[in-house]
Amino acid sequence: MWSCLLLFGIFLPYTAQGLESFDPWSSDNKICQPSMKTCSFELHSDSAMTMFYKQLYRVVATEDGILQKYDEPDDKFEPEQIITADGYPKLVYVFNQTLPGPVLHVYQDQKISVRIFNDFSTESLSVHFHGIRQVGTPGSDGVGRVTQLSILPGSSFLHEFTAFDEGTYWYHSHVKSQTSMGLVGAFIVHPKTKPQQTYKEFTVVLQDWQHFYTGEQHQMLVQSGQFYPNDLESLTSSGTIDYYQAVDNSRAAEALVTSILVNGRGQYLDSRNNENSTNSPLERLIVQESDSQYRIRLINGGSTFSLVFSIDEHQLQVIASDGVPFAQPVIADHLIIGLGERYDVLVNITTKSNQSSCKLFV
Ligand SMILES: [Cu+2]
Repeated sequence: MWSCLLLFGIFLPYTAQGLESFDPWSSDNKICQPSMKTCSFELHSDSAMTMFYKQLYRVVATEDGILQKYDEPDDKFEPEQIITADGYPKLVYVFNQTLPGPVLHVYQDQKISVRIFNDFSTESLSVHFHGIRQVGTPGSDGVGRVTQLSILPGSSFLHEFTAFDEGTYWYHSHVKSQTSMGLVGAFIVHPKTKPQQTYKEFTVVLQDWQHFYTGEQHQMLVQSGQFYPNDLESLTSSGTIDYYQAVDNSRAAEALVTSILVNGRGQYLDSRNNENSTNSPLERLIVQESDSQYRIRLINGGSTFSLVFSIDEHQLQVIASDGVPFAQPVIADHLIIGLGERYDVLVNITTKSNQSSCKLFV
């Protein structure tokens, strides 16, 4: 019997903690079952501090990635108790006090009801369900100041729509740059009846991350003449504007991206000064020998860059893109995922026969 951890990034010591796989056909799933006509969820938007426990105690990560109270090393915390992001203390915007927000699992043709509570003290927001066809329900699309008034602090808004298409989708704020502050989450539509072949699965939300408050980033982009980042003209005809090129050669104006998060966890590596780098815990996916093939639902929920995804020594069997299944799987050793894009991949977890546990790096 062996088990594996898929570790995102660099080596960390083994602990049993990590993300368990999700089985859409297990009767343990209480919130939404295939037999239900309607599935209801609540999302509360609020601000939070990374690397703080209940907004009270400053938390630091040791060299081994263990989280502890800043001035009392004996007070330890589990990664699930702390919004770590890349280990750098920062104000973030979150749904239900988690980064990213909760994964909402539903089944095809169900009526979906999601009430968004705006618990911010000053910000208004709206929440868009990315990729969902709002047939007959345009008012639930969630585009602030277009399909609805933004939700004011202290108010709520009820989204009601039907999940017509199975696949991997996501939700995010659609007001200002709140997405880059953390207001993202996965929205998964499973088939309405159990397919012949089923897989346990993981949802993996990728995000580029920066340390500035969005208002600061916005200010710098405007002041330096680099706004709008996606205005091709400003990037091709001006010699004065600096830009960054992503893995697929797409360009973004000088961005302040410092790290990449996988399900809200990453590490900040300061190339100029190692002392500013962090050892915050990375995301771990727990896989078991008994089901060595898993479905991984990848979502680029970032705000600036396309990202590359690969798993060391493993091929990716790509079976769907942006919610749409492929007629034939495509085998790849890495994937470039643009902003907002989703890919579903099957992975056969392999390990050397004499290992009782292993770590794979992503
Ligand atoms: Cu979107």
